[in-house]
Amino acid sequence: MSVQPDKLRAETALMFPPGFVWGAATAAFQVEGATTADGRTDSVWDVFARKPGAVVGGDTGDPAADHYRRYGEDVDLMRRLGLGAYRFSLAWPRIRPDAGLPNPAGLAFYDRLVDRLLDAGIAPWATLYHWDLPQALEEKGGWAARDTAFRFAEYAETVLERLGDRVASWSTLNEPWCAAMLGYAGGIHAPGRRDPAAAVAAAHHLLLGHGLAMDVIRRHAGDTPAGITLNLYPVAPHDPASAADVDAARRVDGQQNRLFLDPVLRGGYPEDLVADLAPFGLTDVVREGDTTTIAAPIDWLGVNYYRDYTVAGTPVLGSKPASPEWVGAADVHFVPNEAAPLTASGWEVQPAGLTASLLQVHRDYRPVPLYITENGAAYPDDVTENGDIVDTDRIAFLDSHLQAAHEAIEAGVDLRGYFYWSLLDNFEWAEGYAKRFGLIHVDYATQRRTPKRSAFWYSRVAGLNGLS
Ligand code: IFM
Repeated sequence: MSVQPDKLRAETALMFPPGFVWGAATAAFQVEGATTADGRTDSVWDVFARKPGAVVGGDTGDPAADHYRRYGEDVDLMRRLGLGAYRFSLAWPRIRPDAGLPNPAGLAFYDRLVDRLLDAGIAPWATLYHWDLPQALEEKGGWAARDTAFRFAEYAETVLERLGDRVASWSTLNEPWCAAMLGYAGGIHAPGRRDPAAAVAAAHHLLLGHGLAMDVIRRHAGDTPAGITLNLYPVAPHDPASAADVDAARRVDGQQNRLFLDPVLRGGYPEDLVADLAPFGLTDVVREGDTTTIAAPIDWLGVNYYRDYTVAGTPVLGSKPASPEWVGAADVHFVPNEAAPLTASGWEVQPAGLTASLLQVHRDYRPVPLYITENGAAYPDDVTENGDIVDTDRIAFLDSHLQAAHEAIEAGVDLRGYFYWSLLDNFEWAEGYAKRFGLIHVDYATQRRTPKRSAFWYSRVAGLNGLS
């Protein structure tokens, strides 16, 4: 009896559960460009990027990948690669410029994008906020001001009224840790503030905005699945026998992971973190009813995973002291793992940390379906003479992380999908256009798109629903 090659391939592959979602992600400010088109006004990132030295090479949000005009071509590429879902974010300053009245031209862009995706058989996964706060709101205090959470709910209402009938899955926020801590304490993301108390207030108000937006989603989009996306990092003490290292790990895990996981999934901030952050005003900004609002039931949790952390309570060989985004933790030291390969961002490649992050949520919190809403790597991506981009390093990264995701599933994690970051090369925040994360190469001078070898590799994985 002869065995069909395809059947044999499927039988020897590492298969993912039926219905597993294979997608890719982007964010409005990183790909859209067209920052002054059709009534859009400044976001905090437009203003921040104009500050000398804020972004490598003086890069700004234009032209990015000109996705605002070329979205049709991009949807077509996704269709040809066989992606089942596209995770994108909506630009608040396009939809409510200056946080004012709704802008029909801005909304119309997302109408076109969503319809085009649906026509192509690709599920639209929309994120309401991926860091592009209208500058007009920053001038009234930004996320450090409580009112911003209510303005966010107002913007969500505008979006949901228009798109609530067609989006496949909603996310309220992307990585509130970055928006709050890098933006308000670290000063390396917009709006570029270095005020730890403002960062702590921003974290709470972002979470409050999440809870308020969940209510808006439920009212307009009924049973459409909805959740929030957090960037999680497993944190380990350098020396598990050292009380100082164990405490450093507790504090970093607290600020990075539990500050967001606990209020969303457990209904309140963890006690140890409340104590750590009391000097920075956490308890002062939490008002009655907030924790209930924030704990609104979600249908899924998005995990963005890039690397893990090893930390020490005192300097050790090669370690670096925590930078200002770690509130009240200047004594903590981050310890490199010299054995781990690095991406072009200088991040250690640590696939086992993905399994660990998924397990942390699965074991320490109530059961909730999980999606890997971002995972990916920047590499130099040299274009060969014949125009081919042979990104074997990215393929190896993907392969190892998908194996790690599969391991989590085998351990019982209810993981339902994976979104590669990113569909396209794009504006990598303070790193500008120098870091390329895309499955698809973008020539910023011509806006020509070229799928990299990794795109074809990922397309085969999605088609097989497994790793062969
Ligand atoms: O580009 C970012 C994205 O906007 C949020 N998550 C991490 C990515 C890579 O740094």
